[in-house]
Amino acid sequence: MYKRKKLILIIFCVFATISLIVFLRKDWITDGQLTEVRQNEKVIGRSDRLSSIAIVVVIANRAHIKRKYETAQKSLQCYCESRGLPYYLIVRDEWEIENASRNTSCLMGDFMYQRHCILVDLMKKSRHEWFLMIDADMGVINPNQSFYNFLPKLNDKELFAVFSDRDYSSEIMAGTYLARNNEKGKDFLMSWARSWNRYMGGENLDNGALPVMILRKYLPHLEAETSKCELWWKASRRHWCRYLLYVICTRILIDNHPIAGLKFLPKTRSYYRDGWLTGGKFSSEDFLLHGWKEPIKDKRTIFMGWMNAFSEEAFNDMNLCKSREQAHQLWRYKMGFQWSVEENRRELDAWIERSTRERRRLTEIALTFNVTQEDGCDRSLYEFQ
Ligand SMILES: *[C@@H]1O[C@H](CO)[C@@H](O)[C@H](O)[C@H]1NC(C)=O
Ligand SMILES: *[C@@H]1O[C@H](CO)[C@@H](O)[C@H](O)[C@H]1NC(C)=O
Ligand SMILES: *[C@@H]1O[C@H](CO)[C@@H](O)[C@H](O)[C@H]1NC(C)=O
Ligand SMILES: CC(=O)N[C@H]1CO[C@H](CO)[C@@H](O)[C@@H]1O
Repeated sequence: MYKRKKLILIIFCVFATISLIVFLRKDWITDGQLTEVRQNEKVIGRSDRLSSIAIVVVIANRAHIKRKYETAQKSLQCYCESRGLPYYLIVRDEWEIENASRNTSCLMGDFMYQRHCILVDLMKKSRHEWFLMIDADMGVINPNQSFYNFLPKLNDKELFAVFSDRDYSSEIMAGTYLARNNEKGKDFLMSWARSWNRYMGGENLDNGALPVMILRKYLPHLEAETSKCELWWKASRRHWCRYLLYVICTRILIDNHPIAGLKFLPKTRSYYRDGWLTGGKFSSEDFLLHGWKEPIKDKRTIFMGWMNAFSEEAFNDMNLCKSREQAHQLWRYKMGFQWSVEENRRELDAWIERSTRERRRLTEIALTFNVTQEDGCDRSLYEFQ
């Protein structure tokens, strides 16, 4: 009798496992993603739930695709197509016209805030569990890499957003993030988009609003400290260094009070990094590079200028994107842009060191809250201002 019970239990377990596998395969992943997942099995791990990620780029108008972001968008589109990753390129102007009669609440007066609301609108009509928002000037430098090698485990039930630390400052990077398509994820994005009402006109748009918005929403007991930090922001119009003091001030609060479900990937170790940190050079570890704006292509003299690693023939036959085996042929590089992982790391570590030193120095100034004193930041780190 006992033996029979045991046997039934075993049969039940086997059946349940098979059902679960069939369910997961059917509902959470497309074939393309399955390949992606298999390739990275060691990273994802067996216990991780297989989740579906969609890539989203929101741009203001269609003319920008070719004029400003052609290379970045071709590389991203081709990468997603070759791996069967869902990729949405939303043109805000067309989205507004086509959807003008619908009741959308995405009427923020600033595109940079509005794009987060547009993403929420997409989320509502979609079954993907995760959305990876990517700035239009980020492109795939290395098609052999994968998002999965950088993202935290997605089976953490609490997780609703993953951001990256900006490489050269203490900012949280607003231009790319992973957000979960659930109530918490959507609520977070809507609060950010709507914070336009309160913070419009502040330095660095939605990126400037991000830390105060996070603090007020998730750490309201720190309101007194948050308001003090905000004094720097209010005094920062055309005064980039004061903005950085505000950033550091808020960053200290956020770092000291971890928020469940909100994660930050460390500088230069995210799925993206600023391309100009290495003058456009890259290694096999890199994946997305930031800053591919066509108007500043190959302009070495401009700070943050984009040194384009691709040769003329790159992405010349987008039909090859259909096949993962053939697609990588479209990533044609000029000589001298690829270097070793070690060389790459050395250069990036030097940036981390500079930025860490600067943060330490500016922390002392930030915490005086004396907005009349000389801010004294190292302008060579932020020459674009
Ligand atoms: C739009 O929807 C919001 C809430 O979702 C509601 O408060 C508002 O009245 C609606 N507006 C119109 C014009 O239907
Ligand atoms: C990517 O992989 C392909 C096929 O193995 C290889 O030919 C190509 O050189 C690789 N590209 C990079 C940037 O490592
Ligand atoms: C603030 O800085 C200014 C200029 O350096 C200085 O004169 C002033 O005494 C400082 N105020 C306080 C309260 O420390
Ligand atoms: C141009 C554009 O993005 N239009 C969208 C308007 O809303 C419908 C329904 O939600 C979407 O399917 C369209 O893509």
